[in-house]
Amino acid sequence: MTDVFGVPGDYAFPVNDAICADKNMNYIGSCNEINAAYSADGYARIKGLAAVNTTSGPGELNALSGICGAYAEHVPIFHLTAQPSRTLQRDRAFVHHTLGNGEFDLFYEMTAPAVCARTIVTPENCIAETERLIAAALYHRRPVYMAFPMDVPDQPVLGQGSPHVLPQSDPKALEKAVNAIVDAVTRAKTAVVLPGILVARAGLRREATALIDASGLPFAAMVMDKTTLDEAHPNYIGIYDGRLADESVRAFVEGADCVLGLGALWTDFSTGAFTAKLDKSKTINVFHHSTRVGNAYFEDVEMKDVLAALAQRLPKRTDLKGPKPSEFGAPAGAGGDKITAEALYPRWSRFLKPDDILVAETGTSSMGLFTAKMPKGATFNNQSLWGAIGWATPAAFGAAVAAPDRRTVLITGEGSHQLTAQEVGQFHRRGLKPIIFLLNNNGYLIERLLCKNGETYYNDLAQWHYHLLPQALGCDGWFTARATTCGELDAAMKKAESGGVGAYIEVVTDKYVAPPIPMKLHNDTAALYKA
Ligand SMILES: Cc1ncc(C[n+]2csc(CCOP(=O)(O)OP(=O)(O)O)c2C)c(N)n1
Repeated sequence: MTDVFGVPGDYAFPVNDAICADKNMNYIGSCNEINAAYSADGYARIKGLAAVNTTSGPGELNALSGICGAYAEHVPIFHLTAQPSRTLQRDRAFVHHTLGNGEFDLFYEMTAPAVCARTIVTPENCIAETERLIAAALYHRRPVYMAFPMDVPDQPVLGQGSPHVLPQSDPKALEKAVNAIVDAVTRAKTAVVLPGILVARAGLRREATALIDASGLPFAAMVMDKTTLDEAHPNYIGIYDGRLADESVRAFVEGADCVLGLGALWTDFSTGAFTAKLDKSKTINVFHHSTRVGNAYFEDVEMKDVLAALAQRLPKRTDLKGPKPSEFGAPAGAGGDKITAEALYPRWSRFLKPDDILVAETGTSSMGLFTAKMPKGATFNNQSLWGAIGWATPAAFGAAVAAPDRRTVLITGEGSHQLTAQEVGQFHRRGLKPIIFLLNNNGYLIERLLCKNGETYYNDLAQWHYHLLPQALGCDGWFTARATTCGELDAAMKKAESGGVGAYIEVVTDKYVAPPIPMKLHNDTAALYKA
């Protein structure tokens, strides 16, 4: 990790200066702190870790919502913030960026539930606390918070320390857990794997793929876990989203005698609004530091050790053939035809290339893409648990910074884009060339589909000229287009693909053009909300 996203500020100057003075580090300026946190989130999803740097009070609180999202989705981010000097704090001075009540630890307290460890740095605790926080971030795969009073960063560090050794599996517990899994899978007539997001966050994709290769087991993916393992793998059978997605995948997974979860989280959207019906006694789930087999829990077992042991010990199955993952097929529409869902989602699916980083925003567009079969090496990134609209645009920027040699494709609804659109300018500033699709369906469509009356005017938006935004945001030389017909969309996609420049395509559809998953949610909102 060599990049720190942030917005500078006076109390943070010593930290800002230290980052800029280090030849191995890059300070990546963001338009505001929530965008910086989202960019760090997108970066960490690619690189495993990220950092965001804010000033105290208003700066750090702007970032806090983004840090909460990273906590929910197991994305480790170092939040490096500032505080007024220790002298000002001791004097209980009324200074800017405080509530004017002489209290200086309020923001440190507010951040507590959003991080797995936090500290206020002093010269004396600096080394020990830094090591403790690094260990916590790696153990929990969640954000940590470090506040630097303004007088601290320039002081010589006192004391010594050494890196924390991360815990190892208890060999006996590991043996028991692995025996229980091998036994359950071997006894099962049919078995299926659900590789989950915790595998990706722990950097164990290769180890989980080795388990699939060695065991021959078929695997499906739940929504939050999409592309944890490569969808081009021959054992991939498709998306399992309860009754909301492919019926043959649902029948295969729910009919299996053993479902081996590898760090999959059973969230509302991952379970197809709780329509997934998995018998707990037949399911296994391997977490970062524990494993569940049916109703039995095994503590102190590390995911990496469990995966490695299973790759060695699971018998190779050649008898288990799941369904073939479904594909969208040929896109509908041509020429002057309007852009329908049947025209749009297959086109987007075909547009994707091997190794693409797709960042898909909360809303109808990502729901339409859940079931798109991704090319080899391509990853699908979505914030499906925290679900903050506005996340995707800066997250795509962070991902592009993390992997400038890969193609970053951002797909976002226009309502979400309005929260964080200014970050588009940062791509061009850094010479990055994303391909951005902005879905303009004249309002908050997913909300129109989920609320009592879709026409209620809180779902309407100010009408922006979206395709003109890149120019206003300094993206000179980019290809921009506004497509209202299939023919215009085809032409724009062709240009974007071959142009070698950043591209921004506004895709205009009718107000209620939606893919199947949101329509199913619309038809049964009670299942999602249990209300
Ligand atoms: C920060 C935040 N505020 C509000 C919401 C509620 N919300 C969820 S989806 C959505 C609308 C998304 O609209 P748009 O991006 O235009 O996508 P569409 O569904 O129209 O394709 C809203 C307002 C949210 N998820 N996050």
